[in-house]
This record gives sequence, C-alpha cells and structure tokens, in this order.
Amino acid sequence: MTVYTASCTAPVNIATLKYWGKRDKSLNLPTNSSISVTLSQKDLRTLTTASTSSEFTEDKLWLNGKLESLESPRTKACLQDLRKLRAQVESSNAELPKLSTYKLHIVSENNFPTAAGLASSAAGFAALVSSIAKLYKLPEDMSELSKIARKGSGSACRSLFGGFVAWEMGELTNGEDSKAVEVAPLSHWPTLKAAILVVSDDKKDTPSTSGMQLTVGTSDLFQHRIKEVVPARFEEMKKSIIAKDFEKFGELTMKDSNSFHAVCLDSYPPIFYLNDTSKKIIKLIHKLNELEGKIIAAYTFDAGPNAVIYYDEVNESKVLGLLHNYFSKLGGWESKDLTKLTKVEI
Ligand code: 2P0
Repeated sequence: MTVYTASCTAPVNIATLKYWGKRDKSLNLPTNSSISVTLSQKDLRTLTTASTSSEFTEDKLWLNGKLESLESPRTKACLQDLRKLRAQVESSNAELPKLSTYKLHIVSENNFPTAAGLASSAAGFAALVSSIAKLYKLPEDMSELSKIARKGSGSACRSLFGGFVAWEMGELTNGEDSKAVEVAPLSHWPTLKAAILVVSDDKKDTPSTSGMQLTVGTSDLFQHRIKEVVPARFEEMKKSIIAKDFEKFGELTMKDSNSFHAVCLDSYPPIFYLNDTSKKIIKLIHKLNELEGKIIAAYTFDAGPNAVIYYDEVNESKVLGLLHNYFSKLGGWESKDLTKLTKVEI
C-alpha cells in the first residue's frame, strides 16, 4: 500500500490589534482587520502530519493522541477547499496520483495546553492546512492558504506567516479578499521580544466564538470600536512596525487590548477574561513605564487572563527582572524568542 505523508509545524500568534466579531459566522469573516506577531515554534507550536492513501476508508483526526470527530463544519470546509485545489493540479497533469479522491489521516500535537487562551486553534488549523497543502504539493501562496485556514479558525490565517502579520478583513461576501498578509518579516525587528505570563491554564470562561457573537449583538461600544477606533489604529500600528517605533507600537498594543476587554465588559451579560492578577500586571507595566518616562514594555491579553508582554531586548533585564520579582511566587512564566514560521521537510 502506498501512503503519501507530509508534516508541518505552525506557531501560535498573539494579536496586538484584536480580532473580535464576525460579519459571517460560517466563513469566519471578521468585523475588523487585525495585526499579530507570530511567536517561535520552539515552544508554542502544533506539529501536524497528514497522510493519504487509496486504501484509507475514512477521514480521521487524532489530536494530542485522541481520536477526534471530523464532523465539525470548520474542519470539513478546510478539507473541501484543499481537495478542490488538489483536483485542479491533478486535472492539469494526468500522471499525478488522484490524492484529492483519497481519505486523509491527520495526526496533530500541541506542545502547550489546549484552549487556555494561548491560541491553540490558530496554530492547529494553520498546521492542518500547511501539512495538507504540502502533501498535495499545492503552490506555496500563504495568503491563498490563509483564506482556507481562516475558515477553520479566524486567527489561524495569521499563523501562516512568521513575523508581523495583518489580517485584512476584506469587503466581499464570499471572503475571497479576507486574508493574511505580511507586514514585515521577523528579521525586520529582531530586538523585539515577548514574554508570556501564564496566570492560569484553566479552560477559558467564554469560548471566543460565542463571546464574539454576544458582543456583536449587544455592545454599543463595539460599533464605535469597529467603525472609528480600529480602522485608524490598523494603519498606525502597521506604520509603527515598519518604523520599529516601540513606544508607538507598545501604546497601540496596550490600548487595543484595553479596548477589546472594554467591549467584552460592555456585552450583555458581560464577559470577563481578565482576573485580579491580570489587572495587577497592567498596573505594574504602567508603573514601570511611568518610572522610565517612556514606554519600554507593553501588555496584551486575549480571551483569557494570561499576559503577553512585548519589550525591546535592550530593556530585557529591567522588564523581566521586575515581572520576575513581582510574580515569582505565581510560577509558570517564561520568556519566548520570536522566530519565523518554518516548515519541516517530509
Ligand atoms: C485575536 N482572539 O485576534 C483575538 C483576540 C481572541 C482575542 O482570535 O471563532 O479562536 O475560531 O474564528 O480565532 C480568538 O478567536 O475564533 C481570537 P474563531 P478564534 O487573536
């Protein structure tokens, strides 16, 4: 029996301009554009191996060693799109094996806790799409593939790129222009570092999808955010990245985290992702910046209480030293280098 196999890793990305809200739930089309920084795959990454054979009788997915259902419409949408692209390749070369008609076996492993506010779905769907694209020998157009990953999980489209990434919301109803693009490669700003403070590794309180729907449906502040605040911030943040202006980048990152948590609080009933420890971290970073007389560290929080702190390498001992002294009793904090997404060979 011939089995065709390919493996890929995809790292976690942390949004500095947050995606929160969908205008189309089944295609994961967002109500605003977003920006993220892709982390190193040394620590936070998903490794996925995709195999296919004419002998396989059904599509199967193992996630962290457990057989999972492949009935989810999101996974089905990704597989359908990838098979369609492969069928196009096959139709132009009759000698290629008809992999698009074979069933798939997918084995996926995270090296970090799933659903703990550490963007596991982003790395998961990015690795799923890249491994099958590699297996099918599809053209390596990451923006094209990002549209498929987006259907799996919105934030996954950004994990197809390393470095600094924008997800352009697009305008079309079919989502063909809602894709990730590179703002700058990691090499552009090698002194930018990130530290993750794991405040809790419990499963998150309100899942992102239902949280977003609640915010879209009930928050008045949300309309101001998507119409006024984010469009201006999107352009400003891209500029600050291109200019490697940490003070501006840090200020916009913190303001956008606060704006996202404000619309969560303005949802009805309210959604709480930050806890008392998260709030202490926010105060501490502002105190540090105040004492320095400029922004040397910036926090951001996703749909959970864990903090990601960005800083420039030159201030590492100051920033991490302070956090370490203050939170050493909590345990579980680590510094992460930022590196580019790279694919492993078959
Ligand atoms: C982000 N988050 O931009 C924002 C910030 C959480 C807070 O993207 O429903 O798991 O799969 O499209 O991508 C989390 O949402 O949601 C998220 P779906 P996803 O990173």
